[in-house]
Amino acid sequence: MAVSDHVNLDEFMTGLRRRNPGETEFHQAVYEVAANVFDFIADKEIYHEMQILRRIAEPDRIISFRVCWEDDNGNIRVNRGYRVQNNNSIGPYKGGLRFHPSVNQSILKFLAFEQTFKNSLTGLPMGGGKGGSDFNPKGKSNNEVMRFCQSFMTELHRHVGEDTDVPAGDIGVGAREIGYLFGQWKRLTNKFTGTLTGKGREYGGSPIRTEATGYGTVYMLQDMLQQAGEDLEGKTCLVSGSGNVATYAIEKINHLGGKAVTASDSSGFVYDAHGIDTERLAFLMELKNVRRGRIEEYAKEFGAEFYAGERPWRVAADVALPCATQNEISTAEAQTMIGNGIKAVSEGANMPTEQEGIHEFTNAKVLFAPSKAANAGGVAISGLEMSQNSARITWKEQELQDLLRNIMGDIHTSCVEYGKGEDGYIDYVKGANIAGFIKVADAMIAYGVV
Ligand code: NDP
Ligand code: 2IT
Repeated sequence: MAVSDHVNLDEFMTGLRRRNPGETEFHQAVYEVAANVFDFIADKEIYHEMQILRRIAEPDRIISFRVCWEDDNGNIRVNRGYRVQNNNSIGPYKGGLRFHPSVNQSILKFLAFEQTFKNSLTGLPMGGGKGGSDFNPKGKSNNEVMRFCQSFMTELHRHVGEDTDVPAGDIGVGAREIGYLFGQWKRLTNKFTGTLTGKGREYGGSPIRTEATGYGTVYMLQDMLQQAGEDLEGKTCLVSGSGNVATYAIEKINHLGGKAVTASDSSGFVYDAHGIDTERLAFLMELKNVRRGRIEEYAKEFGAEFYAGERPWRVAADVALPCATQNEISTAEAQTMIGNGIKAVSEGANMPTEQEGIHEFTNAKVLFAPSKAANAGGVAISGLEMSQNSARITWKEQELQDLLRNIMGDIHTSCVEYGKGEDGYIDYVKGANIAGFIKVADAMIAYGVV
């Protein structure tokens, strides 16, 4: 066999940047994985010979399409839709859809790349994909959202299916949007299968899919603390975001005796020294998920503090759960958090910490669970929604609660296996990257050059 050229990390990244100009989020996500994987495969010739990392960082395909729809005033509107199918070596492409004005190809490529490793970590047979649109659901009527979703699915349906690619929710795509998308998929194909997950319980949705990402992120935090001989009881927690992931993370923090003191949206953050307890959380969920209002209203309702245009990270606390969006913890904010004595960070959002910020946390020996491990609970329950749909059965809620807890525990164990250093500090970033990589890489080797 020919001995391949061994490019080093710098050469690999130079090539990646050249082939994907301007896609900074994608570069960032690949670098984070490549930095660990290059070390791991240094003495493993087969991964070099088969160009595994080079191939995982080149999506299998990217579908991009025009989405035309009519607003309530009869104007024709045009958005761009995408599906990035990154890798299906270990199962059908799987990953969410994001509707947000910031969506572009770089963001969806980073998310699809991350999803490939995350899905591998769950232990379930799912490949990695992601999609979405620059459509902004804010301020749109239900009918406008419905017409957009129908138009979006009219193209997307050619590319997805229960054994091909199974989308779900992400930012801006929740129960309402999944309902409209699945309704149109069913109408176009005349089939009823598990082609989308996160569906309503009445039509094939799984128990606890809604809660799973937030709960799982807190389970990862709990396991990291336990490994270090601590627990969540009495700990103050910084949470960002106030959507699906953030609100169910707060619910689980409350179950486990912690105290969430912040939440945020794109307008700013609230600091509530009393803690976002059950009653206040119910208000927050109704405000953000039902009325789709702004978070300042929470501060007014409960006499909490509101900081317009700011993020929660300068508030002193024991642990932090970033649950809004990418790059929402800057390097400077990471330094502030370390200075304030933060003990652990569990990433509910995808890639919420800047590259250098992650190094700050790990150099300071803060317990740091990266998103591909910490927020994998959502897609794990999506995987089990697919299983239930294939078997045409719905499992009991308690079974799924137990499965989620076990899957998060197994992910923690995998991170410890590959991330434990000689001094006993667990580098969860390294652990997650290597554990996620191996399974996909070995499957790709089995297939030969395809
Ligand atoms: P939602 O749409 O339910 O909520 C998003 C929240 O983040 C809102 O509070 C929103 O504020 C805020 N937000 C979004 N974009 C920005 C921004 N650019 N700046 C500041 N705040 C912002 O989304 P989810 O809770 O589902 O997703 C949150 C994160 O979790 C994302 O990174 C997503 O990829 C990740 N994730 C989600 C999973 C899921 O199952 N839903 C699974 C795994 C990861 P506003 O209301 O003002 O827009
Ligand atoms: O980032 C993610 O893991 C998600 N948005 C959930 C994906 C899914 O298929 O449930």
